[in-house]
Amino acid sequence: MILPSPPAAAPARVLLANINRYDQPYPVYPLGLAYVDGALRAAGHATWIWDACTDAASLEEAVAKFQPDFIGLSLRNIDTVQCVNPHSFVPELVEYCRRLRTVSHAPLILGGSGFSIFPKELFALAGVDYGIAGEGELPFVALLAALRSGTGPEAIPGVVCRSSTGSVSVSPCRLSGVFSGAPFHEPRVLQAYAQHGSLPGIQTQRGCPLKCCYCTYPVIEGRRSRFRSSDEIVDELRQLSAHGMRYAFFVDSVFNTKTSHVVETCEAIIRAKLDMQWECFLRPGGITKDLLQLMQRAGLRHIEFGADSFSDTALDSYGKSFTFEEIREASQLANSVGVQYSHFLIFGGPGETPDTVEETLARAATLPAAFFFATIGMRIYPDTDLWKQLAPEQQGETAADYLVDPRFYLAPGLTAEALHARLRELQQTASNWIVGDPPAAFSNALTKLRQRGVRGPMREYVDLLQRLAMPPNSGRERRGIPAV
Ligand code: B12
Ligand code: SF4
Repeated sequence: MILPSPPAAAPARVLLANINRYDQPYPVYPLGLAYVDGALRAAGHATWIWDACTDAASLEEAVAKFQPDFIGLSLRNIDTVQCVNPHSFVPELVEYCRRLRTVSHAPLILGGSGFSIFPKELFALAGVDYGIAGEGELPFVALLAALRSGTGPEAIPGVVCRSSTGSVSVSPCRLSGVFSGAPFHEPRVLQAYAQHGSLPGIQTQRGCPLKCCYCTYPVIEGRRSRFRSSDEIVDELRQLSAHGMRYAFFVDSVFNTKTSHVVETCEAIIRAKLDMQWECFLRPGGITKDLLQLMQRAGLRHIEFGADSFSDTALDSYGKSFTFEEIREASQLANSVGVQYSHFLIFGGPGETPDTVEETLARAATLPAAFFFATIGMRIYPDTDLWKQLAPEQQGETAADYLVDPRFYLAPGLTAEALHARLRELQQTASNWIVGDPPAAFSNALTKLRQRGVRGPMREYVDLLQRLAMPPNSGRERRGIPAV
């Protein structure tokens, strides 16, 4: 991506709305909107961010005050991706769009990672004027220029719009060879999220070339990795540090897709002597002690491994590119150098059986000082390998059927209820397991910790919070737990 040049037409006033109010595991800073904001400002437009999580004023009040020519809405989450007690955010989106129509004639432009998974369907449901699927910076600037100069926007890569015949068209995204970006971190928004205990995100690459069967990331960001220069990454970390941030989240789908990128980035961070710690997603393959220690010197404090399963049978049918032996090795290495880590696990995907479930649980118990985040069932998304395997079109279904009512794949012979009962039973005695959304007592204790100014990786408090949330007669050691 290359930064846009100033607009041919006059500058516009663009209200950017982040409608995500979901606060698990914490309210997530709207990084995507910061990138879009940076591109619009670089192109000379005037912007204002309204944030559903942190703004005291209503969206209507923001519209009345800012008087936008265009309104951009960011849809990050479609639903909570919980098979048990799912919650869809689509009705909320539709309601926001309806409310905006009553107070403004400005065209509504919808984007974001959630939107990019179901662009045509969400465009139609929300009744917006335009959508942008995939990355938003260049297409948004190009769309504003096209609308202001009266040229047709249909050919702009990623743009979703209604054609003159009334049909919805999606122009294919064109993801350029490089990833270079300058997000604008609005201090007001950044500080408000920090107050809520949120970790600011930073992105060092886009795209993932791997082929996990359920994964939407290659759909959103492309299949080819595009790496950001270490100078840009260091500059952004320096900016975040100047705003008082001391802990960041590397939001790359996988930080270690290429070892040389990890080495260059970490060496640059070390040279810059930044007082900043961070966590990231890693794949377990190809990790060495030297690499981990380099990352640690650059500020790594916590690793989130996207392991998905500890059974080689399930790993293979999930399309993962590593084995349990690599998971074990990476876990032991992390533990040996003193970096905390957790594993995300998906129970019930293709190839899972009661035996592979038990194999995963037994192997989990062998990993030193690990935390586990378990989900049940595999959310089925269009354009993924799982979708291709299931081919729902052959049963007369469409992508829209999978949008508002979240649908999950569960391997034959398994039920969500049985898996949930088995994992909840484990969670009762093992405080290093979180199954689905955290229990209410956990969330309440977390809120109290945040109110007391606790910052940084909440994973470090998981054990304590879990033990607080356990029933008193669960047999777990409760001594030494401070009152919160
Ligand atoms: C990092 C990450 C996390 C981290 C966030 C850490 C942090 N401190 O930021 C953690 C682990 C906490 C997390 C949690 C969750 N996540 Co998450 N996460 C991601 C991930 C990998 C990257 C997000 C990111 O920051 N990208 C970088 C920014 C720059 O990109 P972007 O937001 O997509 O923005 C670009 C475009 O979308 C577009 N754009 C964005 N806004 C707008 C607005 C307009 C107007 C326009 C035109 C364009 C536009 O332009 C931007 C720049 O190019 C994505 C997957 C992915 N690869 O996208 C999932 C993803 C966003 N998460 C997802 C989900 C579901 C969740 C959870 C609900 C999971 C759960 N059950 O707990 C929670 C919700 C958290 C919350 N409170 O909202 C889904 C959302 C879609 C869906 N399926 O519903 C994704 C897409 C993964 C998936 N399963 O498909 N997540
Ligand atoms: S799950 Fe992770 S490694 Fe697999 S395709 Fe998605 S982003 Fe890539």
